[in-house]
Order: sequence, then C-alpha cells, then structure tokens
Amino acid sequence: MIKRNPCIANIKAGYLFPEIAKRRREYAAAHPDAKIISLGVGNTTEPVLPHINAGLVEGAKKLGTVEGYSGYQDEGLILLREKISAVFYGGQFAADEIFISDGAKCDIGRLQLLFGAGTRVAVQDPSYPVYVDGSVLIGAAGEFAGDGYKGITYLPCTAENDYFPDLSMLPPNCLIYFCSPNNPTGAVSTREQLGALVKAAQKNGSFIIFDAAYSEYIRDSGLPRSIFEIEGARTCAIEVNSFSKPAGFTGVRLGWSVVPKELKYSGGESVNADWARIAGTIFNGASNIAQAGGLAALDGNGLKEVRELCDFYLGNARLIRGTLEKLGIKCVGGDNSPYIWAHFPGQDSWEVFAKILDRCQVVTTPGSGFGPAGQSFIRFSAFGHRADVEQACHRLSLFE
Ligand code: PL4
Repeated sequence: MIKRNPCIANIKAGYLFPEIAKRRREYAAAHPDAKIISLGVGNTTEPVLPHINAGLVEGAKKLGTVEGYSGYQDEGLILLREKISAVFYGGQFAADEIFISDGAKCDIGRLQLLFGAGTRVAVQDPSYPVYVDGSVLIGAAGEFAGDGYKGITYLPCTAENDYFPDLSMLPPNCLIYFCSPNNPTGAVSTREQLGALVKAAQKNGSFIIFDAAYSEYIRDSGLPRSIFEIEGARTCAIEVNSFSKPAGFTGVRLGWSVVPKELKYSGGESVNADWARIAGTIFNGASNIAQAGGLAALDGNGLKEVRELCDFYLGNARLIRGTLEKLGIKCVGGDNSPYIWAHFPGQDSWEVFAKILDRCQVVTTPGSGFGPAGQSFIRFSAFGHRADVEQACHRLSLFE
C-alpha cells in the first residue's frame, strides 16, 4: 500500500473557515428561527458592477464565435499582464514578470514549490492561515507543538508594536509571508516599515512573499499599496494579488503574481524562470472569461467601479467599527481595509465567538484561528449587504 504524505499528519485538524461554517450550521440546527448574519468569512456579497460584468459577458460571447474563440492561455493574456503592470506598478514590470492565476490563495500554495521541504518560514502572528498550513503541507514547518509549529517563526503583531513585527526575530535565509493591508488585523504598514522589512530580508538572505490582496482598500494616499514601491524589493520579493476583493471575483477566480527577473536564489538561479517552469507544468491558466472581466476592471470605467465597490465595503466597516467603539471595545482596521480587529481582553476568542453568535446571531471569526497572538481578539468582516450589516450593528449595540 502507498503511504500517506507524513506532512498531512502534521496539519491541524480543521481549516479555520470550514470550522466556522460547521459551528454556524450547528447553531442554526439548534435554533431554526434564528436569522443569522455573517460578518465572518471575507466573502464578497455585492453583484459585479455593470461595466466589469459586461466584460465577463463579452468574454463568454466571444467563445461562441469562430473569430473570438480561444483555448488554453497558459500564462495569461499578454494584454492583461501589460495592463496589470501599467495600472498597479507604473509599468515597471515586463509582461513575463507577471503571471496570471486563478487567485491569490492558489498561488500562495503553489509558490511553496519553489522552495520545498525544510525551508525556514516566518509569518506575521496573527496571519491568513494559508501561509502556515501551506508551509506545513510542503514539510517546511515541522510538527505542531503547543501554540504553533516548531519550524515556523511567529512574529507577534500586537497593539504594543503597532501591528508591525520585531524584525530582529527573523531567522536567516527564510521565507517571510507578509500581508498589508493585513488580514486579520486590518493594519497597513507604512513606507518606512516596509523599507525596514526589505532591508532585513536583503541582510539575512530571505525572500518576502507579499500578499497585497486588499491593496485597493487603501484610502490614505501616503500608505504603500505594493512592496514594489519600496527600493530594493525587486531582489527579494514576490507579490501576490487578486481581483477577488476589488472586483467581487471571489467566485469568478482571477489573480496574479509578480516575480521579478532580478530575484535570484543563493546559487544565482532565476526564480522567475523556475516559476514559469512550475506554472507551465502544473497550472493550465486562468479562465479566459475571467481574464476578459479582468481587462474590463482595469480600464477607466472598470477602475471607477473597483473604487465604488471598495468604498461600499469600507462604509460597512465604518458602521461596524463605530458600533463596537461605542461599546468601549478597542478596535483597529476598517479604515484602509475591510477587516476590524476587536479586542476582548482576558477572554477566549472561541468563547467570545460563541457568545456573539448566541446573543446577536452574528457570525464572526475568532482571532486565535489566525495564530497565537490572535487570542482574545475577534475579526469582523465588512463584506455584507448594507441592510444586514445595519441589522448586525443594531444587535451588536445591545451586546454586553
Ligand atoms: C475563505 C490575505 C478570506 N475560502 O480569492 P483569492 O484566492 O484571490 O484570495 C484569497 C485570499 C488571499 N490573501 C488573503 C486573504 O485574506 C484571502 C481571502 N481570505 C478571509 O476571510 O480571510 C476568505 C477566506 C476562503 C479562503 O480560504 O481563502
């Protein structure tokens, strides 16, 4: 008989989001009349806006014509790659440094193949669980011990350090997962902070995988939206990004990764060439319909709709944060990100999750699910219909 990959035994039993869905189902089964509202998983709820939707429809229509039909497009439409470079990176990348994907999460998983088992990994604590779980699956993390994995360096991001980690904790030659605007804290790193991160990576032979999935939510023009706004990043960083949260493509599936040609391993080999080889081998490209929608999202009208959609969710975030602060609950985030990180000192995250579900019929996400430093926090997601968010805020305002 074939043996199981031993790394699978190391992974924690349940992935966070299905666990929340399970607890919601159990609560609903026990309380069939409850009108449950979700401020839990960060899943978009609003319809795709008309111009971008027309792009998707046009993409589908083209497939029904001889002239417009297209099949495999392994590395993504050149036009889309050029457009991404122009819109997000001031044109600084060639099309072959931008790889179109079916979403940021999928690339976060696949990128691990570049480095393999035994790679040292560092993550912000708390962080999006895929960085840790993906590292465990390739054997980069060792076994689970106490609150975390032996082979992973957890970099606490707390109110005390303004949600930016102590970089002196970084091990040498490691892979650093870094997310800004951050999921789950909603904190956004400043230009100076990202400058320090790039310097630290260069100094200790590390690479940064920078997750910019929420960059379009940044409203403060002084805050950086990409690691590539920082000098030196091209020699030590890869960026992943997505149309999920700015264009409502969570179900459509479209994203991209930027792998600069200057990025080299310790032996001098090109990371870009390896990524092209890996992507060409185990990935067959994003849907051509999704790519047509992506192109529409990046023209003048599309970018207006992206801003409109993000503004809508940021409006929800203001309502939620305002409600929580009126209750005297300390919060961060929600101003340049769709997540609010709320502190319940001395309380267990899962217990607060259960209390809010029971008293308000509102689903949230327990902070401890994002890492040990998330204990006693709750993440509120601003993705939801306005009427639901208003109703959730009303119920939360009565929470004791
Ligand atoms: C639930 C920092 C959400 N089933 O849609 P993608 O793959 O382009 O992007 C996923 C993603 C990437 N990077 C960050 C993210 O926060 C997310 C989405 N996170 C959340 O509530 O934290 C959705 C989670 C989904 C999942 O597992 O990703």
